[in-house]
Amino acid sequence: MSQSTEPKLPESDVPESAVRRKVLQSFGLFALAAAVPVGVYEWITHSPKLRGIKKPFRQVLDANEQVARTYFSNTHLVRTFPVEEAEKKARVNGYDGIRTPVPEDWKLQIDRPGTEPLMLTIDDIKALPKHEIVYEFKCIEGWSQVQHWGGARLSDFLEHYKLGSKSGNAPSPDNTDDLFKYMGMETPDKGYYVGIDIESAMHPQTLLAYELNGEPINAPHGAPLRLIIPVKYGVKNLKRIGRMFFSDQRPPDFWAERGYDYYVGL
Ligand SMILES: Nc1nc2c(c(=O)[nH]1)N[C@H]1C(S)=C(S)[C@@H](COP(=O)(O)O)O[C@H]1N2
Ligand SMILES: [Mo]
Repeated sequence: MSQSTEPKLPESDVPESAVRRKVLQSFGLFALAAAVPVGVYEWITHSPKLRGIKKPFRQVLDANEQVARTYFSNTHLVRTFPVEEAEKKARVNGYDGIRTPVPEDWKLQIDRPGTEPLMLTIDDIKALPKHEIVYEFKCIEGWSQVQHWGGARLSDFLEHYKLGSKSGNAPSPDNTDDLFKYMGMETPDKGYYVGIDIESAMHPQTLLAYELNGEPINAPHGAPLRLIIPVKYGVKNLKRIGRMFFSDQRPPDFWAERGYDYYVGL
């Protein structure tokens, strides 16, 4: 099997053993990672592909999907920390879609079925109640940091602007038939994009963040507005949101297209 079918990591040039560990980590199999012999890994990576992902993993991923869809309800909160424990200098990782300067005329575009897109300014987002979270941000590549973010709850935003529902009413977790299954987001230049299950989008700890350590987010961290979704690995935390939309089909996802689990939940 050619190199190009191997999962491509956000940081390349990692040794094979590290790749193996990270591939397994990406499925949450941390403890197993060390125990899986190289031979087994090779058998897995040389197996036929199914929906773009190696076959023996597919069942694991489908199980993961079930877990993601039921587990990330409002009753499961990620652990939070005292603000003093937050890193003063948060690490920067990943520049896809943010290599150009922040557009001066930046607006958040929200596509809505049957009507024209909503165009919002950062002040519109700041007008919603502000929430802060200090939690352990985890990158699938194997690093994590306690970080302090501030912004509007994505659930408050969806409710205020009546988004994510098919009826055009405020979305309600009690009326799941009326909810689109997914939310898609992309950078203004479409260079990076993610798809998120609506349950995780509506999780109370998910933020449209405009502050890091109490300051406006800088360009490398995703100015003026980024997603902070603590129930997911870093890859889903899109920096510099340009457009959002809702769909029952899985929106395109940059790293899922490159071999990662679509859900990458923690
Ligand atoms: N636009 C954009 N958002 C992105 C990425 C990226 O390359 N481009 N990388 C993702 C990954 S892999 C991680 S770990 C986090 C890192 O966020 P940070 O730079 O604020 O640490 O951003 C995520 N969001
Ligand atoms: Mo990452």
